[in-house]
Amino acid sequence: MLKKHIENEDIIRLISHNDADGLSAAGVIANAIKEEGGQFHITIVPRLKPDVIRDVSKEKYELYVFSDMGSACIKQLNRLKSDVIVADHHQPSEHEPKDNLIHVNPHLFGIDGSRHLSGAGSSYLVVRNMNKKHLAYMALIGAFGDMQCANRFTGINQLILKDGQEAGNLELHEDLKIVSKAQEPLYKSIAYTLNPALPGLTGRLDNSQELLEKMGVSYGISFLDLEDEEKDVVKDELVKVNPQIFGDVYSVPSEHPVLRDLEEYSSILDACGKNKEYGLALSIILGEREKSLDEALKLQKRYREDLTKGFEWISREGAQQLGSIQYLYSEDKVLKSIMGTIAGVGMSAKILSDEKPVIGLSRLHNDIKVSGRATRFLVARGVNLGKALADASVNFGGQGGGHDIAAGAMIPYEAKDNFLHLLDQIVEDQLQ
Ligand SMILES: [Mn+2]
Repeated sequence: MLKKHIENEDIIRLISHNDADGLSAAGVIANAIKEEGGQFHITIVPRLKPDVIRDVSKEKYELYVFSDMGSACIKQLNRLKSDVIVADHHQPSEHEPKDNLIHVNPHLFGIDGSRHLSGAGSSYLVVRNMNKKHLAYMALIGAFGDMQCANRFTGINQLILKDGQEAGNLELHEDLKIVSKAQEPLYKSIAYTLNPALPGLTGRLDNSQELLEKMGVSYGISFLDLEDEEKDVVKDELVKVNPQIFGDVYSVPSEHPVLRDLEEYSSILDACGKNKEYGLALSIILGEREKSLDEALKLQKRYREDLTKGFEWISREGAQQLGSIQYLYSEDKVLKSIMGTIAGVGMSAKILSDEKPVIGLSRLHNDIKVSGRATRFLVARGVNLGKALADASVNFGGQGGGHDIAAGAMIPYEAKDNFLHLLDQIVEDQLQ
């Protein structure tokens, strides 16, 4: 269907999600169209709300592509008279698509889209047969964005990895998994590494510098500039802190040095998305470097500095303890956008206890934005934060939901204490 419209010289309308996965998804489709000599028009949105569908339905395009979103809205999208492709991996609605709508979603084949295929992956499946295996790596950038790589890729992601290796531009090798090995001084590379977290070092520039000094390694130059023996010393020492710090690294050697590592590419897109700089993210993924990339790296730097401040804050203050949950509360403007990451990494970096879910609360005028994070261990014991936050917030006129391990909600400010006590009760019941 996509090919037909490119041949007809139609301008193709893309609508995608605003996170790293959604931006990569738009990138996969847009690059494929561009390579075939076609044209497109992209809009990036935080959510596919009814008014977004209403607005685009007034436009006169022959083909609409919704990526990393749309599966929950098949009923509304069926009303579009033009051709439609939905390439998503979220839970689909029950509605059958009409003849002019192609619906690509792993759940339709009994495959768990939260773990084995991303929105960028579904989008890749749309273009794969147009001889586009060299775009497989972009699908995996999206999978990294949605945290689908716990040690290794599984399911369809694994097949996409094979495609990329076959195409010859994607390589897999074992290496140290610290961030920005080429452009940041080593002590920052270590302190900025979130996945896997390095307890005692993640978020702690001071500790990281101290450890390197003790080892007699120059902390002020980048990892890649170290002597080989120094690299080995650093590796051995970090493996003692967390063995997972040495493992599979996915890279595109022909890429610009700062985009070579797929996980890092994904974190740069994420930084653009969080700052609503969608145009910047798209120009990078469409191949523009130099200025756009400099801008994006600045955003990433600022984001990492904010996170470091957040980690300092929780190291200093700790979390407030209730029976079955612990919580963080802040009225700081910077912290509100990073609360979920601080809560999650706070546990994995052992800055906070990982025995109870962490609930981050940020005040926004008369409301409170809630971000909850649990661990795989807590989920295995029965915790479902998506359900707990949905049930607790609705009691106070708020709303919430998400995954079992990570979820969010919005509640009125005055309900704060009662909400926390109810949530504590719900989580206690889940753990029974
Ligand atoms: Mn996604």
